[in-house]
Amino acid sequence: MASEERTQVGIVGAGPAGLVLGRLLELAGIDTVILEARSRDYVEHRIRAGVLEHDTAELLAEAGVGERMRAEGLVHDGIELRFGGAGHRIDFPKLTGGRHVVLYGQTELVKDLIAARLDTGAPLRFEATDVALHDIEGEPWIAYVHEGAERILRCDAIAGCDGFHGVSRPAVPGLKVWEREYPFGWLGILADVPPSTDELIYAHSERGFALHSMRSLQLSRLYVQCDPTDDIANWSDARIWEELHQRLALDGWSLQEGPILDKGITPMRSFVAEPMRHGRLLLAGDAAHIVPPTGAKGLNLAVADVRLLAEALIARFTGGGEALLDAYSDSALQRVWRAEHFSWWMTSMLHRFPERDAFGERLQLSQLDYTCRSEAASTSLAENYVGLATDWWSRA
Ligand code: RFL
Ligand code: PHB
Repeated sequence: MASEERTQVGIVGAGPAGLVLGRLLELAGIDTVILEARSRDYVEHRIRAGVLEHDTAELLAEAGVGERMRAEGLVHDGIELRFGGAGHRIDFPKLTGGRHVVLYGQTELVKDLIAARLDTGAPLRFEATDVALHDIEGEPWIAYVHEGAERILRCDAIAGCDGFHGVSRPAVPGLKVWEREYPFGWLGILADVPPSTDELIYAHSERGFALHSMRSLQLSRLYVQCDPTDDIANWSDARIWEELHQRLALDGWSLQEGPILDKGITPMRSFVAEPMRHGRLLLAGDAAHIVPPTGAKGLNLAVADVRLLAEALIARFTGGGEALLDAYSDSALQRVWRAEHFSWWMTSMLHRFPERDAFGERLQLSQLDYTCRSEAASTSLAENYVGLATDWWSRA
């Protein structure tokens, strides 16, 4: 017989979406159990995002998990777009009424959230396998295996925060899905060398896109556009640095090399599944949508979803009724589609398409030039990059 347990919200997945949701609900006194397929070590060392929007950083601080982010995160007031032999700065505070982004690795954020949860003793089960969702339109329950034993978790609601390859989205019948794959991927490296720049550089070049980002004042994170089906074994450290030098080249500027600590290739896709609610199952984060990383939006969307979801669940459990839960999918999708457009637009403007198209390349250069020289166009990039303010969404 499987052992049974009951909670208010069963959360599947301990990525940023599941962990932030768990934190927000815990602060409101709502019981949750988080089930995570992987080990703690794996989840804490999976290198991914690095850019926190202004409001993402504020929310984490308000939720009491921002102390290390405030101390170690790097506040960035702009990015550089580099193309045609010149660099052009987009000044965020000037164009957005004082907003900025914070560079803080997703690995660090996840570590902070896990530490905060383990500290309070709220349940977080790593290596929970064979997770299966049942009766999501009625009285939901989750079957899983943990420490060799079959278990059942009965809940009032399930939050599907288990990422793009999880079990939650496939549990929903009749979802409407939009998808676009790009004919390129990103080869990302983490290098043990101080960044060669104070701010991120997004470079459009004849040889393809490159990005210079960072994790700290000692650690650089860099990417080059590559074939998404390429084997990482084809990329020696010397070849990666050579491509970075060529794509980021600018007179009077040089790129410092250092030991490569990690490297991997990620394909790029845009994906949205609607609606984000089915009965008592609510999808959030990458479980419901994916963006290509060029706009730095994925992690921020995951946090924005669970902010809305937490408000809706708190209302539901404190006598506020179901109205916010009913509105959850539509409200979240409004922001999702804005981020989908921005990420697609940045990706299309900055990458080199393998089917060379001289007309398309002229359009890209014209759009880059306009984006940098028109205040209206720079403002559009800046306000989307730092994230449109909460009150902008509520005005809709
Ligand atoms: P996650 O992080 O994938 O977490 C889902 C969790 O669910 C677990 N899981 C299961 N648990 C239980 N049972 C199952 N059956 C399960 N199946 C899966 C997984 O093990 C995992 O722990 O999704 P979440 O929480 O929605 O968070 C989304 C973000 O991680 C993602 O959008 C970002 O990393 C995307 N992204 C970026 N986003 C940004 O906002 N800014 C960036 O700068 C940025 N850069 C990036 C990125 C993603 C990248 N990759 C590798 C995809 C750069 C890269 C290279
Ligand atoms: C990163 O630092 O990993 C990063 C930064 C900006 C992006 C994507 C990834 O657009």
